[in-house]
Amino acid sequence: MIIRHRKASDVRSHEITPEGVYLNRRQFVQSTGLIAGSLALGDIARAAVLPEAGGKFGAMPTTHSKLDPTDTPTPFGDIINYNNYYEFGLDKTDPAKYAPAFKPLPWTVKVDGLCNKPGTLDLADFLKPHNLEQRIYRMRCVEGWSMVIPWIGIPLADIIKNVEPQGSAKFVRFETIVRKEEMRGQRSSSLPWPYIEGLRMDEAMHPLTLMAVGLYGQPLLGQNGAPFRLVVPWKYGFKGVKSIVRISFVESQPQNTWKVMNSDEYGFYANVNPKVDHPRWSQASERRIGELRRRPTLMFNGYEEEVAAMYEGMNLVRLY
Ligand SMILES: Nc1nc2c(c(=O)[nH]1)N[C@H]1C(S)=C(S)[C@@H](COP(=O)(O)O)O[C@H]1N2
Ligand SMILES: [Mo]
Repeated sequence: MIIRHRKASDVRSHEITPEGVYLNRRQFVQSTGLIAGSLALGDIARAAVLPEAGGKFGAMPTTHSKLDPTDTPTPFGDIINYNNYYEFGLDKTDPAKYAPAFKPLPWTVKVDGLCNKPGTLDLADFLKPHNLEQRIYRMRCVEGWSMVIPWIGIPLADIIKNVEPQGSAKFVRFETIVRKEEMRGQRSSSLPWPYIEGLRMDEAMHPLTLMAVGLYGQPLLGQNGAPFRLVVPWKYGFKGVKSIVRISFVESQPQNTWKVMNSDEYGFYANVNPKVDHPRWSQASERRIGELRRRPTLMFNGYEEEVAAMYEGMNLVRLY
C-alpha cells in the first residue's frame, strides 16, 4: 500500500530528489496501459489557439462537482484574464498579456524518483477523450479571492498508479518548465525558478486531485498553465503548479516555492482554513471574482467531508 499517513512530527524540512532511471517512452506508454484514442494532439493544438470557449474536447462526464446553488462558474473572461503566474509577471493581467508568447506543444513530462516504472510521458500519447473528465471546482487563492472553474483533466491517481510508486515514496514533487525566452517573468528573480510544489502521497492519490489540461471545454490557455497543471481544490491556489514538466516521487517533503520564499506566511499544506489567518490578513472570508459581496470561506474550501480524514490528529495551526 502506498498511502501512508504521516504524523506531523515525521515531516522533515529538507528535500531529496532521487535520481531517476528512465525507460524509453514506448515502454512507459505500454506500462500505463493507455490505448490509442481518437483525439490527436493536432486537435488540441488547433483548439488551443481559439479565443473563445467552444467545447472543443467534446462531451465528457462531469464528476465531483459538490457545488452550492450560488457557486456559479466564473465567467471564462475572468478565468483567463485574472491570473497568478509569476513566470509571466507579477500583475494579475500579465499572464494574459504575455502567455501567448509561450508555445506549450509538443509537451513531455518526466516521471521519476521512487517508482518502479519511471519514464517520460508524452501528452500526445496519454490525453485521450476517454480519460478526460470535467470537474467543476471552487478555487480559493491565498490572497482572498476565489473562482469556480470547470476544469477538464484526469485524476492524478490514475497517472501515479501506473508508475507504481515504492513504499519509500512519501511525497510527490512537481516542477514547472523553465523557458526564459518565452516566459519573460523568468528573466527576473522574483521567484527562484523553476516553481516547485509538492503533495503528500495520500493527497496526490486523493480522487479530487486533478491534472488539468483544459477548462470550459477547451484546452488550457497559457495563463492557466497550459498544457498540464495541478488542481487541488481544498488547498490555496499556490499549490496548483502550472506547466508541469516533471513529477518525482520522493521521501521527504518537497521545498515548495512559496514556503521557501516566506515560510512565516506560506506553508507546505496550504489547506484552505478560515480559522487560520495569514499573518497579514484574515482568511475567514473571500470575494468571488465577478461578485461584490464577500462570502464566508469554508473549511477545506467546502471539501471537508472528502478530505478531513487525511489530516486527523494534525495541528492545522502549526502545519498551515
Ligand atoms: N508555475 C506557477 N504556477 C502557479 C503560480 C505561479 O506563479 N507559477 N501561481 C499560483 C497561484 S498563487 C494561483 S492562485 C494559481 C492561479 O491559477 P489560475 O490563474 O489558473 O486561476 O496558480 C498557481 N500556480
Ligand atoms: Mo494564489
